[in-house]
Amino acid sequence: MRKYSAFAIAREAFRHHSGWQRAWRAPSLKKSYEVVIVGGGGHGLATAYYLAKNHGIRDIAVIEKGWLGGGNTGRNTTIIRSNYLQDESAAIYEKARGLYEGLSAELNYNIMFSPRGVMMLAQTEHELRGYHRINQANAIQGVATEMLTPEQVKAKVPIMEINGPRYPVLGALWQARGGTARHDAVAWGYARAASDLGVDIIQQTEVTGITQSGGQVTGVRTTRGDVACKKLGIVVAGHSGVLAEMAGFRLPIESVSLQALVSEPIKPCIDVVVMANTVHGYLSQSDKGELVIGGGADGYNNYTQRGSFHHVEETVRALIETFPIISRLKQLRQWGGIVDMTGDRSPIIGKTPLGGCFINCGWGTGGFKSIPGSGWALAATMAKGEPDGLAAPFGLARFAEGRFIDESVAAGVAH
Ligand code: FAD
Ligand code: PYC
Repeated sequence: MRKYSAFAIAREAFRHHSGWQRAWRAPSLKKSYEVVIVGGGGHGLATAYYLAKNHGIRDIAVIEKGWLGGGNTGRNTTIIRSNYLQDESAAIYEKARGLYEGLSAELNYNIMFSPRGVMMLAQTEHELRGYHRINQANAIQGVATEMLTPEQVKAKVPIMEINGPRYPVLGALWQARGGTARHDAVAWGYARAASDLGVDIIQQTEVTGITQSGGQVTGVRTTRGDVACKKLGIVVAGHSGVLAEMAGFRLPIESVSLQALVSEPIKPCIDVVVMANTVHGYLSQSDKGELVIGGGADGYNNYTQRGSFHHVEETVRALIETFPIISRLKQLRQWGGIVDMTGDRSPIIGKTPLGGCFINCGWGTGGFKSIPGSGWALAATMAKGEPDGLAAPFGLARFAEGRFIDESVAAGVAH
């Protein structure tokens, strides 16, 4: 793989950009692999990359039914933070956030990580107490967060109305090294680096069945033929239930659409990320100037990847008291992604009832931020065949054992 650098850009400028290579190879699907990963989103690609890089396993195919990042990875609002309540969550989200800090250099691909700060507004006394609790937990976990007063909030976000009649701002939980990254660049960066390590990335190929013998996975059926494998990773977010059914087990997952929208581009007016979870709305400004706005998840199960009028109205109505300027903006576009929700709003990472078959799902409304940590943890689990330290608490068995990792407050938009 040719290194991307200022020198490479200058060199190509002198030869009419004729020397760039494909970002990743376009191989044919082989008849067998040591590892098959289903799902070419951020989590699947990161898993393949860390399997190759950290564990030396390079005979891998990532099979994607559409295009890389075409699922939730390319549809999310890119908020990165690690201010969760439970120790297990803080560990994996902070691992991911830490990896994000150096990811552009590691992958030699600009993922545009922007640690501009994430602010979670407290707009009820109940919420304020909840954030004080998370702030205390974060201090013990080594996650750097602090509480802001309403005046400090206003100083950071002058466009905010903090004295609204229904939901005045009572304070905020602030994570200074939280922020955003360019979503599809994360998928492309991992794809390019994984491909360079020998991973076959196969797009436009759907997995339609999972084959097994004596309780052990033997391969997958795809729209391009059967493929044998020793180990299988299912990393398909909103379609996890569908793939689990192919493998013969059920998951405690519900799939719903989560929607977002962007405004027309405007001049820079907000340089942090703000989440207002009581009213179910959040907002940041993209590099292009659009206000990126999202709300709560749909209240019913569905597999649609579209937006809906009532959601736009609900979300914008929720935010307008705190951000009056948005009343003047035009909407540019809206969309939805199918998120995979567990009852405790925490992910499932680990072994499944089918031998050799591993799963990573249940990130729901919050799995963009965790891509590097989750890929790291699933790769270690698949390489060892046993749950790795970061992944161990998130096994499927916790639902049978009643050992929930409740993140319904810290997940923010999930409920
Ligand atoms: P995906 O990116 O969905 O990838 C799964 C892939 O599997 C897809 O590309 C799909 O085509 C493929 N696939 C499915 N079935 C098959 C099959 N049978 N064969 C082959 N391939 C298959 N998280 C945050 O941390 N911060 C946010 O601000 C945030 N905002 C969000 C806003 C919205 C509107 C949405 C929808 C989500 C948001 N999320 C956010 C959540 C985040 O996007 C997801 O948790 C994360 O992207 C999941 O990544 P993934 O790789 O697991 O899934
Ligand atoms: O998990 O921080 C998050 C988030 C924000 C918007 C959607 N998910």
